[in-house]
Amino acid sequence: MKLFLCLLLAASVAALSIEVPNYDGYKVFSVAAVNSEQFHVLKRLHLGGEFDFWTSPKQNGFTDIMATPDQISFLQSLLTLHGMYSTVKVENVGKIIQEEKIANLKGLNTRISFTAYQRWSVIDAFIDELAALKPNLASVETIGQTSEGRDIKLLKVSTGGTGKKAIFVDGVHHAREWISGAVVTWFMDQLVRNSDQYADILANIDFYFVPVLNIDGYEFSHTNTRLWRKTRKLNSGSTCRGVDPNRNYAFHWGGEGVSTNPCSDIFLGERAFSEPETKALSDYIVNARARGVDIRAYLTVHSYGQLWLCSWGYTAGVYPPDFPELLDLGNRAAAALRVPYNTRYQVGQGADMLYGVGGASDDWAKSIGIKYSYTLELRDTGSSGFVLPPAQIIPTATETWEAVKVVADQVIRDP
Ligand code: 0X9
Ligand code: ZN
Repeated sequence: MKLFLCLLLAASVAALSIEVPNYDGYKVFSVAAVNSEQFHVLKRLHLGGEFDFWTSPKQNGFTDIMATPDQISFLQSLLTLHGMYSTVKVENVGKIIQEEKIANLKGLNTRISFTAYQRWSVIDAFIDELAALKPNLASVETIGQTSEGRDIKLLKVSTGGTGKKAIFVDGVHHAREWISGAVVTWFMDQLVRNSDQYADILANIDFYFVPVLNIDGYEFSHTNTRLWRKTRKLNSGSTCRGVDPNRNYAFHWGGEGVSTNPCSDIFLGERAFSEPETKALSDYIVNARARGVDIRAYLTVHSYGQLWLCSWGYTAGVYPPDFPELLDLGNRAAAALRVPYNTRYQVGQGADMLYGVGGASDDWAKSIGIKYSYTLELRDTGSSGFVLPPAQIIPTATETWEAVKVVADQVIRDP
């Protein structure tokens, strides 16, 4: 009996340490691949699924790879063997997560504040609060449920009228990208609270915000695994949970940069829109358009890298016919974003800038006819990566809002 209890305890401690890693001694290496052999070494390592790639393998560029203390010497030998240059970008991931936790506790409240990353219950209540504050301007809709049964909330901001153009903005496709949810929530707050200041924009444009799409993953990244990326549904025939929601859309689904391994962080799912979260978002957009909502821009907010990504992102070197216009608006948006804090973004086609991704939401939105479809990869460029200190929420939101206003101006000016 005693032995049994000991084994049980050991097993649950092991399970707990898998589910609740503290990341102590984990490092993030920035690795350069300067030829195709080196690039393929990284690709193989990525597909192997043992390492958490903070960014996907990039040829002629840097890839950020996290290593557990047990993996560090293996990774270093592999890099030496293939003559690959690397630097340590994050010395101790556990330390920055701990610092984030402490900073977050200080800024945390039962009411919203933008000095901390909030739990879903607080964001959820805040969406309702904004609608209650200005019921003639803001309204809440539930667009569906996550696999764990949470309501996916959308806030529509509209001064009414018919035949208006619209902009759709979402955050937290990827659970660990907390800054994306905080920034989209800040946008809603800004627009609703200061609606008088935005009378010209609101006279012409309706806004639709889904600040947290992958709520289950977001909550799991708060309660258990800080660096969780995917959704949380149990994959059939596997003990692993979750699909990469940004591999699950019905455009080039199953293309580049995906994995068919249900345990992989870039698992594409059983079929396009197999996940209730991506199904809810895409159904909402499709139905809104069928009702006559004229969505002209789709901004899907992610982190990190300081990138403004245009379609097509499914493969390098392929562009939609209006690509010059998309690039031009992206450049003007990035220029406006730079003004407040001199934060520099790179603008370009998604796969040229990063890597090809099949089944991503930006391309899907573009493919159904939403002209200005972009993925925004917010701050930073990797010194904190996904664990961006909460003190950067307000500056990041403020600068990004400058870019959103440029998009809105363009949408207004278009015929
Ligand atoms: O890989 C992704 O899904 C995005 N990067 S992230 O680090 N936030 O995971 C980039 C997607 C860009 N879009 C396309 N390439 N279509
Ligand atoms: Zn992302």
